[in-house]
Parts: sequence; structure tokens; C-alpha cells
Amino acid sequence: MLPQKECSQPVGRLLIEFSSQMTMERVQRENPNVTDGGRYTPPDCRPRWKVAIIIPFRHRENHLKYWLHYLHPILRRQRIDYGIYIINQLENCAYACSELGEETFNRAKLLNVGYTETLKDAEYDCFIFSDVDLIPMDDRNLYHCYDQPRHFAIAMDKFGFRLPYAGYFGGVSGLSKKQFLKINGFPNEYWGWGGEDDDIYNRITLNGMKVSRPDVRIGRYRMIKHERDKHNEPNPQRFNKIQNTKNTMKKDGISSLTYRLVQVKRYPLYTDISVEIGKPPPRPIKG
Ligand code: UD2
Ligand code: MN
Repeated sequence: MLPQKECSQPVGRLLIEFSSQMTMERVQRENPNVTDGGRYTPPDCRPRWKVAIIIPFRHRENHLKYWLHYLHPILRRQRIDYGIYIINQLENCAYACSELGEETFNRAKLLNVGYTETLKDAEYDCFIFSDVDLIPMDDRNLYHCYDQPRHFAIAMDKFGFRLPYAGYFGGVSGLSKKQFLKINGFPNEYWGWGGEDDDIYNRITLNGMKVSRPDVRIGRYRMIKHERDKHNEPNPQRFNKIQNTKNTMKKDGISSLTYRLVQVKRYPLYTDISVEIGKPPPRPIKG
């Protein structure tokens, strides 16, 4: 097998902007070699990794169009053997929803679902977890797995193109199947915004691994500007929870994951996996 480096033909720095109108029809027209469900295998070489790209999702259709528009050509130039999966958080309002119509978002639990469901689709051995609003600005940032868990999104426009803190692991990250299982996957118990990425970082270091990162000149990203979504309010428990990863990671993770699969739908440029993942446990009443 040829190593991935020799396969890929990146061009380097890219111009990324979000001002032009994007339509799914246009993105489809421009990506005829992607096969149903958002799959691609390079015709001219055999990559080392088979990569499932997993995106946590709810109501971000506009961001998804830009993501697909930019990422499919990049991944093709990188000669990645890949599939794109949107993990869409749905609610069964017959019994589970609050009066607001939907439950709190849970990014890390959706990513665990993505790991489980994509493995039913193909024999992936590498999993890349990406926010829907993050676009790499340099295609030398190769979307495959590495000797150690990988953090790709190290220099974002919103953080002044620097790592915000040494243990930052948010945005876009990648683990081989072996690395993912070594940390018992991701936590299921972070409801709402924040902390889950730090918990994952803790899992990695507590299990004797190190995070690997690209050069800061290459790991640059643009994030599509957005407001905080409804029902993804900052999780007030996050500061306490990330102090406790050592005690929680063995029981809370891929080993304890439960959810209800609602549907799997293949679109030309991605696969939509819609799931019900439940809701946060009731908060204990003080006093
Ligand atoms: C930061 C991190 C992100 C995660 C989050 C805390 C960056 C660029 N990213 O994102 O990785 O750690 O903080 O939880 O710093 N989403 C939906 N619908 C929703 C809510 C979220 O699709 O209603 C998805 C979507 O893929 C989004 C991602 O979850 O990109 C993260 O949520 P965010 O973009 O609102 O949070 P942000 O930018 O602060
Ligand atoms: Mn965002």
C-alpha cells in the first residue's frame, strides 16, 4: 500500500469565503465523482486509512452547504478514502420534548452515535469529528489518522489563528478505531454547550496518549459566523465534570451508549443518520 503522503496532491493555502449564495444543486453539480451517500475512493492509489467523517448536526442546513462545497474537493485532492455522515439530533415529541419543542443538544453523544452507525456502513478504521461550520484554509492539513489522536483545528480565525489553550481539542479532531476504543469513546453526559472537548482531551492524556497537531501555519480554519443555537445553552456543570474524567470515563462512553435510530438516508453528497438520544437527567432539587 502506498502511504497517504505520496497519494495526496494538495495545493496549499485556499481562499475561503461565505458571502456567495450556495445551493445544494450547485455543490452536487460540482462534485460528480462523489458516490451516493457522500462516499469517495481515489481511483489512482490506495490510501492507508478508510475515513468516516462525522458531523454533529441540528438545523444547520446553510452551513452544511458550504461545508460540502469546500470539503469534497479538498478531500479528493488529499486522496482520502472517505464517507460523510451527518448525525442529526431528532426528538420524539410524543413523549420526550420539553414545551419548547426540542431537547438540549449533545455534541459528544452524537459523535458516539456516529462512530457506531458508520461502522455498520463500511469498515472504517479512522474517524474524523468535525463541526459543520469549520472549513480548513489549507489543504495540506490531511484528513486521515495519525500515530496519536489528532487535533486538526488548531488555528481558527475566531481565536486569532492561535490555539486558545494548550489542552484545546475542539472543532475538528480525529481518532483511529483503536485510539477511540482505548478511551471508551466520548462522554454521553455533556448536555448543552461546552466541556465535552476538554473531557475528550483528558481521556486521551489519562490513557497515556498525546495529541498530535499540524504546523500552526497549516492548521488554519474559518468558522462560519453564528449565534449560539437555541437549546444548546452553556452547560453549567461543565467545570465540575471535566475535573472528574478519571472517575467517569470507564463507565460513561461508547460502552454505555444508548439511542434510537430513526432513519438513515443517503443523499448524493452525504448520509443523514437521524437519531433520538434522549434528554438530560432531571437536576436534583436542592434543600
Ligand atoms: C465550540 C467548538 C466545538 C465544541 C463547542 C462546545 C470551536 C470552533 N468549536 O463550538 O467543537 O467543543 O464549542 O460544545 O471552537 N450544532 C448543530 N446544531 C445546534 C448546535 C450545535 O448542528 O443547534 C453542531 C454544529 O456542528 C456546530 C457544533 O455542534 O458546529 C458546535 O456547536 P457551536 O458551533 O454552536 O459551538 P462553538 O462554535 O462555540
Ligand atoms: Mn461553531
